[in-house]
Amino acid sequence: MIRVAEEVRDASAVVALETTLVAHGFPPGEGLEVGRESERQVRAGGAVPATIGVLDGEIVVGLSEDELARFDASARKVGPRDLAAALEQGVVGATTVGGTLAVAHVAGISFVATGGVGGVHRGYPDPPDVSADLAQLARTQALVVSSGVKSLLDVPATAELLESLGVPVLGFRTDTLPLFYAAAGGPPVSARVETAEEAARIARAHWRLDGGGLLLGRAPDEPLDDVEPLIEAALRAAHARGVRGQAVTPFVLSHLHRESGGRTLRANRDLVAQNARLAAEIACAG
Ligand code: PSU
Ligand code: MN
Repeated sequence: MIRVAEEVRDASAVVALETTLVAHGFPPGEGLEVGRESERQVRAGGAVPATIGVLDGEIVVGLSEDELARFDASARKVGPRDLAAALEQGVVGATTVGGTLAVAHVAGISFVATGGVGGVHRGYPDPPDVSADLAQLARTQALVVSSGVKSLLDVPATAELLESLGVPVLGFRTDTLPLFYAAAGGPPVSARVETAEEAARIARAHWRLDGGGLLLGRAPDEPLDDVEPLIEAALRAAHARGVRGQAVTPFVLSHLHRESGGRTLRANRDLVAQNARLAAEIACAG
């Protein structure tokens, strides 16, 4: 049911990477490059990458280069509840952060990197759209390195929910949760950390106390501070076209990439790579 690549099995430091952002987070072809660059960054940070996805009736932990290339826009988006069906139905299943966490746990991997985790969508409770990433994070002993939660969401509400769920929100050299493209203006983190070693020590202590997941926010090196009007326009467009549920995030991201003339695309690509590198450093320290 689960195939773990030999290199991943033998490694002492592993970082799990998701495939939804490869398949649905970028224009055709670009996502694959982002996935490959994330893997290179994990290696540069001293760890072994384990990109996770569902393929040909197996959950694969550590996709090969050729396998990763099959994760295009035709892949099914697979959250935690979708894993079993994707497996049995033999589809190409691109795992979200939540889906990746569920698999990482079974495979014994404690560190995950992504761009931004899902959360409470703006307008809650109409519709009552809350990403399954949050519930899965709350119950999985793993640390997720991200640029916070995607700013197309209601970030303050998401931060409140993370607190209610008992998820520590660590800020890497920041006192506030990064806003994905933007660095400043987010809600406060529950603890600031200065080094990868400190993050690893806190994660280990949290798990000894039987805690679940932790979110670590790292601000992008080159933040974009002027995308909020574009995000609002993208959300209006999604609403006007009746885009709902799982389709909202990919729709909004591609709208932003197009309307910003590629600026959000470059920012998103770079922050994913930076997060992968930091996750590797934490995994090595952990
Ligand atoms: N980070 C990115 N781009 C993405 C995602 C994260 O830079 O596309 C994906 C992740 O897979 C995350 C998902 O789990 O978006 C959240 O989707 P939803 O809001 O439908 O739960
Ligand atoms: Mn959703």
